[in-house]
Amino acid sequence: MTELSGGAALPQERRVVTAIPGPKSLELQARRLNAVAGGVGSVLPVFTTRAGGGVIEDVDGNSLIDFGSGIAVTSVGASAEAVVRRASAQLADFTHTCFMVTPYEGYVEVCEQLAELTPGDHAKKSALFNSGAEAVENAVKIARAYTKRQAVVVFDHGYHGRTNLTMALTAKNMPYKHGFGPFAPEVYRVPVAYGYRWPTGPENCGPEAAAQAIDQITKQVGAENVAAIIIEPVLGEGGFIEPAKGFLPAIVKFANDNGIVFVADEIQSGFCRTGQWFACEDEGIVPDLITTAKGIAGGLPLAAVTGRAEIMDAAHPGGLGGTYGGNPVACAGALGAIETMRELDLNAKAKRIEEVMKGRLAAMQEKFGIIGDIRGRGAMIAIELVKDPVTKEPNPEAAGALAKACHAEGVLVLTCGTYGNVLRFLPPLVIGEDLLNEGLDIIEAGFAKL
Ligand code: PLZ
Repeated sequence: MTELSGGAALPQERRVVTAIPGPKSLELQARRLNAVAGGVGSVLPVFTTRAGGGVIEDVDGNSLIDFGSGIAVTSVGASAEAVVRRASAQLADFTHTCFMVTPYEGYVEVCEQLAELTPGDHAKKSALFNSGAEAVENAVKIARAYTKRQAVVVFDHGYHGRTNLTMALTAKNMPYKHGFGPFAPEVYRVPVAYGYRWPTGPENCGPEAAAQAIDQITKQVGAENVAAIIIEPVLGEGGFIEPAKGFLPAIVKFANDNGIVFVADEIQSGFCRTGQWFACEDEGIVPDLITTAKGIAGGLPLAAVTGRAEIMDAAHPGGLGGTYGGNPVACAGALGAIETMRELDLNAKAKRIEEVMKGRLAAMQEKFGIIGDIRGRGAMIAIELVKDPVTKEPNPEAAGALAKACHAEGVLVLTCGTYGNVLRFLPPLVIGEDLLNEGLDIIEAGFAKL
């Protein structure tokens, strides 16, 4: 046994010893405001020294319970033993050659793992990139090369990134798109099955929303012009919206019937986050292409497009790539993260987190009328806050106030949603159950104070 060090040695406890942010964080924040562009924000400017398991330690000696995982990235923890071990060894051997110049085994092994873990038993291939947005862009390039069509269909409340093409694919104007146009052409947005806000109720939502979406595609775009339909099986930034039952299978069938490449963007929902390797498995969906990033590599920057071999091979040699795509250290980290997910059965852990969280949140909903909806799967859980459960008027002020109250008590939570009224919980899957409950206690106390 090697001695634990760094984040792996962190006591798994919440510890608040200064105001949050504390004096040292405030000093660093002043330097940061001087040196870092204003367009790059931070949810909570506490400066991190170490992180691991379910906690983040800051420069002032506070230890925060982590319900964010760096936006669904550190599912195995921020200093998982296998990630640190494999990435460190790779770092010492070589940092980079560029896979497009001289290849290395780690890249190939990650692609083999992706073929094994993603849904479907057809022949699959992958290409590796640095960020989620880059993976989505490449999925579009591949689908266009394969279909020789141009149009791309995306959905209300969808989020796919901040690059030019992915800004066009993303629904929400502020803060992602405002002032940054013009956007890429041939992108079409259609309704999604948002059960909680569907006018005729959640029971009718799946089939009705699918019919509307398909009608718009056929009438406004023409199915024969569509290269790809891209959707997050659980919509992330848009508010942890689980498309109502039946919606995704209907859209997949439409894509299959019309020669359209169906792309599941599992960048936030993938890699055990929802209690499955991939969220689309819950409705038995086999995507043509699947984009992954975030949880794939335990915090190192890596992303992938994986899919049917004949589609993946449609782009000409040299047409896909990038200097750093599939960096060897990031690949080693991914192999360590996947090893950890298998060994600790993190799908089971995610399901247990869902059970604990949904139980506690349901009890809170009975007490606090502003919790309009509780949703999500595994360790991707959210509550939508409203001013009144009947009118369902969004309550972003309450979401902001609650997040602030949690932060002050040393629990890091994030908000999301088109209306900014959703509190989302994305703990590392390795978080201890005591910490999970303590975090929920703080959230409950925050509601009581509101
Ligand atoms: N697709 C489904 O969730 C990233 C971004 C937060 P990158 N989501 C968090 C922010 O404010 O930038 C995301 C996602 C889905 C694509 C992306 C983009 O992944 O690695 O951030 O480029």
